[in-house]
Amino acid sequence: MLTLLSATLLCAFAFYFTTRQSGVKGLPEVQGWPFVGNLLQLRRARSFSNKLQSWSRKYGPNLLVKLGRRPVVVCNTFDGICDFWIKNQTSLISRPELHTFHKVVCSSEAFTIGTSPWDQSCKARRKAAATALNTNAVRSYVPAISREINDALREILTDSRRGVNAMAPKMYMKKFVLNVSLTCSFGTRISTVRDELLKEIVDVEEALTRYRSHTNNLQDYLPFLRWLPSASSDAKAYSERRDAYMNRLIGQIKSDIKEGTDAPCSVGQVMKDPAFSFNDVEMMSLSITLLSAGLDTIPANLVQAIAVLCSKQGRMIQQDLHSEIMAHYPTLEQAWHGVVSEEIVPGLASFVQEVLRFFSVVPMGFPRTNVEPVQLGDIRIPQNTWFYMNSRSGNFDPAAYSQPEEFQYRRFAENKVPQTGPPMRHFGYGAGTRACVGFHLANRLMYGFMGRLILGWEMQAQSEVDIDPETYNTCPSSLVAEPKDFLCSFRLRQEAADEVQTLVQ
Ligand code: HEM
Ligand SMILES: *[C@@H]1O[C@H](CO)[C@@H](O)[C@H](O)[C@H]1NC(C)=O
Ligand SMILES: CC(=O)N[C@H]1CO[C@H](CO)[C@@H](O)[C@@H]1O
Repeated sequence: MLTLLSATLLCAFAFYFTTRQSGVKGLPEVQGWPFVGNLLQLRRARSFSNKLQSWSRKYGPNLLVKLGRRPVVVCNTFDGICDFWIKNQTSLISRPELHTFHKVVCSSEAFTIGTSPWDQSCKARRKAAATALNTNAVRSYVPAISREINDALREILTDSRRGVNAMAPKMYMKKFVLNVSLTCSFGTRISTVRDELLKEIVDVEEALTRYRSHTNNLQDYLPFLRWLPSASSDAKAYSERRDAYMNRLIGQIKSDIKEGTDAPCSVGQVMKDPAFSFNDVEMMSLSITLLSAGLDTIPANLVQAIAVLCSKQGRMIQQDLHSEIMAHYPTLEQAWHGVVSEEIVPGLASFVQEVLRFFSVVPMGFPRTNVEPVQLGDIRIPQNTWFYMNSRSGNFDPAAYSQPEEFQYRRFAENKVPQTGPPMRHFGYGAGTRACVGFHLANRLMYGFMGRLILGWEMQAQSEVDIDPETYNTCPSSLVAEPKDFLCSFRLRQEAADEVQTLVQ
């Protein structure tokens, strides 16, 4: 009798918890379980993005799923994403607060811009970041970018003993991006303290991004788990370590500006701009954002770009791109500088965008919420609903891209891409009012790095490379893809060997 009673009670309880009214009308809903909704189905699948894509084939392009009690709208096609993220961009302008990330990790309330709900402060910080990362600003970072690319290439040259030894590119890409992010956000003076900082930053930033997973942090969706202390104390410790080195970096750039010894850099530009007046918490948010936003996204793309060049079709791509770059410049030296100071070689620019599309290293975007109700035909979504962009699925939509599952490095140069949508014509940088503000810088870094690599080296894999978009990512549950490492031999191009060794100095 008692068991029956408690079972009934439990069911009622479960029912109450799972039938939270989403208020969403007109979207197919995927059948889930009491308490957890679709969370376990999604966590059990190899990848969140794949599972949602396969549901969308069955139920329709836009879905309603439940993560715990939380209803989430998921868009899986090119047009579906455009309808919400672009046509309704004024509605979808905010971001949800995640328990783990906002209440625990960012105890100092210094959210990054990419995780801040929309308000006056977020608006001002976003504008400041966008200004410090626009095309003019990127131009002023070119000397620093050029030096960092050369540093990285020189390190590869030395460590591979001029191409004799094969090496694993991943660690070099991570170090390069950290180096260049430090320089572009805080300026050159940092180099005096930077070597000791590097390892600390890598450790902390890697740990902290894990707390931003869509599915790893169950306590984000299942509130009762928050009573267990476990993960929280770890997260707090990392967050304090981050505050420590960020304060040090901010202090350094402040004194550089005072002494007039600062180099062009994004945090410095924001500090010096009279149009902005930020308090310490906002300055911390900006600094964390500008330093960390590219740390996992850019290396993932660079590693996969090299993997493609090492693949079976890659030999031909290396040859083609090399000839195309050289056709734009009279000498190797001019090409060497040109690929960092401008982006005028269509094939190389297209190659970079195809890497972004094909590997979709942020497969599920960053979550959004709408600040006002969205009405789209029969679909009605109340305000403060969560939205996930299945950007990987949108980037492979056959209605938008012909043969989407083929890597066609000239796809963007030949304009075989949709004529609508986000500026770069794929969802690698998101879309709409909260799309990536760092894309000019990211494009330039990847274009410049790959350009110089192609000019000076011939790359060949010494172990298997995985360029299958379904399997290259070893950690599909994290926010940003983690590619496999592989062995690659970087051999100097015979005809250019001497000159390249001078140019990287
Ligand atoms: C290849 C490299 C990069 C990729 C793939 C990437 C991707 C993304 C994506 C998918 C979003 C979410 C967009 C949305 O919600 O629609 C985003 C937001 C953002 N990105 Fe990037 N990003 C990259 C590099 C950078 C860099 C280098 C910076 C700055 C230094 C940066 C700064 C930002 C900021 C500030 C946001 C938040 C914008 C907002 O919430 O208003 N990103 N990025
Ligand atoms: C990173 O910067 C350090 C100097 O602080 C330099 O010695 C190193 O070669 C750079 N590494 C890469 C891969 O860019
Ligand atoms: C609030 C808002 O912008 N709603 C728009 C969303 O997109 C549809 C389709 O373009 C429009 O009809 C709505 O007005």
